[in-house]
Amino acid sequence: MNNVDLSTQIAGVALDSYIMNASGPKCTNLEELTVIGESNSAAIMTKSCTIAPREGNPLPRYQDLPLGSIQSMGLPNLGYKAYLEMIPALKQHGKPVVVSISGFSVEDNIEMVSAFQQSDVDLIEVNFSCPNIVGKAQVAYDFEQTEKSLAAITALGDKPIGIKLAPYFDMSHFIAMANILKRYPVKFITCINSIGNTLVIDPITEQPIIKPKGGFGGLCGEYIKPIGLANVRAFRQLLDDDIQIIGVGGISNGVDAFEYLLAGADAVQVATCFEKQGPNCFQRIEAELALFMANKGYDCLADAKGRLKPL
Ligand code: RRO
Repeated sequence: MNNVDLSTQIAGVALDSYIMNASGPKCTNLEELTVIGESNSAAIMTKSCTIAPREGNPLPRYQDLPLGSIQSMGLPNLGYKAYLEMIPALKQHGKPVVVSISGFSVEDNIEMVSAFQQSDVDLIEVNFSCPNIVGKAQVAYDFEQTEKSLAAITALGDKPIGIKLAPYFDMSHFIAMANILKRYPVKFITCINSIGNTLVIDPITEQPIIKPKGGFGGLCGEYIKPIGLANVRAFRQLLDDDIQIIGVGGISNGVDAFEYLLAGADAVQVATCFEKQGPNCFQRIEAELALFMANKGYDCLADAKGRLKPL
């Protein structure tokens, strides 16, 4: 290949490369997580879990779109205890294991974070931004609730905690969320979750294309890359360096990953592209990123990280 060093770290946890899977696609059971373990993904990231196992929303709940996908999965998962039990097997792949938790209440999140604090998991990503549960608002859009949850879950142990954020679209929201994050020992944020409650209509059938919530679902893939880049950039400018940022949203090639690097991401996650192309995407995107950076004369991620040039 070439000599560009793509190694990075999140909260002191070393990653061999810049690119890992995102919570969401194909990371719900041991078989799927083993495929990720055997791939070039820099870490093994689990599907968001809840206290009890869930079947998720009614089908069809996922549809490919030309530039991405729309989905309303509804948190199908095996329940957090199953992921706790899987950790020793997952650790055997010799790469960090990141668990995603998504409780329905502060109490749920306290129970799950406490349990994973006692485990061998490397990082805990707390999902404040699932858009697809009927009757449940996204915590990340409720700043009071966000603060209450952060106060509770960051006081439960020393393992690094990160927060999966919803996309924001207004400068006042970036500032409000950054000011809350600064008050707690949050080690990283993951930006962004899907754009919630979008609607795709099939004009032939005159119906929505997914079943749950009357067709409203999270928009993913290339459509959302400019929003992901803006969220990473805005938070990088507003937060101090002690909170790292994982970028996610529309990364399907090495140049996409490089754009997130310029915006300030310390690592990136791949969701829809992994869903559509399978586990070889991690190696391909890594090779493309290394080649693109080598052609620019860069040796490592730090040469370009956060260095978006003014126009
Ligand atoms: O399972 C889902 O429906 C889902 C989750 Br938990 C999330 O965080 N984001 C998303 O787009 N879908």
